[in-house]
Amino acid sequence: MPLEELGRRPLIMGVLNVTPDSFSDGGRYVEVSAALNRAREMVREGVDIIDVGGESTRPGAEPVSLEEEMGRVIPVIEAIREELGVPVSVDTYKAEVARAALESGAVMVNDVSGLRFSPPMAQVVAQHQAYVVVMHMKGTPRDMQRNPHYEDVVGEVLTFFQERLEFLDAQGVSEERVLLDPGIGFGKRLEDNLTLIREIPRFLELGRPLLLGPSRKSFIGQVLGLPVEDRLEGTLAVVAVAVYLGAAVVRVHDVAPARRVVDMAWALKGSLPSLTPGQVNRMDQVDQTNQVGQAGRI
Ligand code: HH2
Repeated sequence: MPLEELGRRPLIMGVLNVTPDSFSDGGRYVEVSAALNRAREMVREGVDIIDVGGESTRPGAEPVSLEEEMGRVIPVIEAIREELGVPVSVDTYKAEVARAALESGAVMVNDVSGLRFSPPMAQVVAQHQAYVVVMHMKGTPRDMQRNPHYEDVVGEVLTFFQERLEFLDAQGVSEERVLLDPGIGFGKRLEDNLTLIREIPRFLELGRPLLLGPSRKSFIGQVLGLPVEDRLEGTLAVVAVAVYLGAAVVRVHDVAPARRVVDMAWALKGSLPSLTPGQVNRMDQVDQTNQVGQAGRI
């Protein structure tokens, strides 16, 4: 069960948006069968957690109703749990959606509001002893990118995390279950996003695993001058740096390339990933096709 390895090796959270309007994969996985196919593919690609979302949180996105969101995510969570056994996280800030998702087999709530938008959320998480991602966002998805400004972005996010950890403790959520996320792109300017990534080690001082969600986001587009469909390499550069600096989980759309990058960055950091027997076999096959024996591996 990969979640037991949280904090011991970097994990990959694969994004599965069951929405018509998400900024990069909107409309692709609206049907349960298409979502399940993508989940199967992510498992083959080496995903550790699948994050199922039913409402886009891109800047300016329209909120969807409770019923609509539940109708999108619950059948997909059930299908994944029945067939694949991979841990599932639900990307929602609504306590009712989180409750239904946890009852359907999800084990983590990924709340981009940092449990601010729906008062019962902390209770729901505590009752189910679920893992919870506390993300920092300035404002709401509707207004967060209207002139965000910080005197000290790292200090502000750290203060928010500290306050949220105290709040969750008072609500009976075990600190062991909490992950922190600085919220790349959520009410941040380019320089804020870059600073938050560079300063990852400062967040680790709080003693909780850090999750980072840079995948295909516009700060990468701003640096490279590229549209959303051309941001893979930029995403992978951030993934490598984040893992090297100590991020415990990276949330990405492109699981296969991220798996390689995460494992390589982790090896550079001094902790070689242990190969599964399947991976060792594949390496042997590659060596044979290249007519290079064990000793000839480079
Ligand atoms: N980013 C998005 C959504 N959920 N959750 C966490 N914890 N961290 C993030 O950075 C994060 C997140 C936005 O990306 P995406 O799901 O691809 O798009 P959309 O919100 O348009 O569905």
